[in-house]
Amino acid sequence: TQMEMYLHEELETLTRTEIEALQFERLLRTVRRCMKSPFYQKRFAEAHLSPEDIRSLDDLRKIPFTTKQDLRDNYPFGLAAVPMSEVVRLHSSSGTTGTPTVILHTQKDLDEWANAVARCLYMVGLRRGDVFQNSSGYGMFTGGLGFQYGAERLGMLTVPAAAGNTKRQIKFITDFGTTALHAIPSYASRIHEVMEEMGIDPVRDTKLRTLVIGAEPHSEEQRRKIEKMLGVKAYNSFGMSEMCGPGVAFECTEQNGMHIWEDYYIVEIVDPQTLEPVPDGEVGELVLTTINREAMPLLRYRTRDLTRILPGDCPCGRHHKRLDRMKGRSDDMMILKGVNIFPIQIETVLMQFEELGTDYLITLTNEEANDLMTVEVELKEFSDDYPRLQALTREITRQLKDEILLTPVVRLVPKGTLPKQEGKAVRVRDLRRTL
Ligand code: ADP
Ligand code: K
Ligand code: ZN
Repeated sequence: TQMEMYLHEELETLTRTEIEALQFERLLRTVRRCMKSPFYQKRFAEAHLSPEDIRSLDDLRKIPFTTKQDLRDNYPFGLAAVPMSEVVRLHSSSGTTGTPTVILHTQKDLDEWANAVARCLYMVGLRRGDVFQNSSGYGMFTGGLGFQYGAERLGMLTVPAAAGNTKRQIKFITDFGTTALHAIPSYASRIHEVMEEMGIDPVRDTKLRTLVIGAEPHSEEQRRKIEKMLGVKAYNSFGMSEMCGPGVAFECTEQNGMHIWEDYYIVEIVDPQTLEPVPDGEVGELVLTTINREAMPLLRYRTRDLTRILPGDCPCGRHHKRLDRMKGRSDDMMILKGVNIFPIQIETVLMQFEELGTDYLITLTNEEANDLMTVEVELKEFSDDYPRLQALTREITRQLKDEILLTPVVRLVPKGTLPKQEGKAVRVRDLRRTL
């Protein structure tokens, strides 16, 4: 019945008109709240804009964009829209490039975040009685506490296994009867690899049935491989620390795109060059406005993620728009001999080959002003059938050339030889020197 399908039935099944009415109401409240943040006060003044100028949902477009650089420039508390005494938690991004960024939360923000994550997990069939294991890093990284609170809110037994130590991770899965696991896609493959080494058959020896995968771009083909390897259903999960963390967009059981919760966010897709909106179905940069957050609302935040809205309705009865898989970030794009290439295009080709595992590494070099791409990919099983391997290499090269319009050097390497990361997989090494 309906009651069993939706955790927040009323909000999940809003019609488009109802969604837009709710969004307008929440947008107004958010904009008024923003006037308490020194940053937005200044932004609005510079744009000669006042909250009264927002008279419809379309008027959102009058508001200037907010960027990651704005968060850096106003580090740490310049975007706070509540007195700091009301802030109960902060999360900070890894900050590998310069100043880190900070996101602030009131208690209500944390509650609403947990509700969003609980809604996502319920949507894919998880219930009280399930055992949910989280292999995210805890601490500042939002995938840890974000999933922890969401899964607890649903009433699941939640195992904060955290990142690393794969053998211990697997021992938890078998000892605690873990039924659902959250892992980044590259780590899910790693778990399978170590299970094999330990002689553990995921279907026979574990109760794992559901996998939540996200945090890094991956292809449909990689998802299918992971599902097959571990004998699970795997659902794509999208989030980012600026938007709280996990719980922004999530696949339903139809597995046909990720519903973005429009009672929390207003979604726009814009052309990253002109910043003009693109029609549904066309790829552009994802821009999000938080409309259900107190401590640190963000208006028209440029995520730098490239994706599109999937047109049409989902059979699950939710009208919240669906995002396609992330195509990558505008800053992941490689430019070789003037051709724009995303790592995900290469992955999509590789994953179609039964003989290949899920680990690969793209290396870019240049010789005499000539860009060269080398693609190393692990074989699923050991083989010394050289004629067969040569034919396979040729076929992969041919298909890659069709996809990216230039010819890479393809190298098949034995399983386990490519470097493994503790965190997100590193797929591209750019060793090009300026000549
Ligand atoms: P960091 O920027 O340090 O990775 P976050 O954890 O906030 O910190 O990362 C958010 C980013 O991760 C997103 O902007 C997006 O690029 C990527 N991401 C998150 N979920 C997915 C997903 N399901 N598919 C592809 N990319 C994702
Ligand atoms: K991420
Ligand atoms: Zn759906």
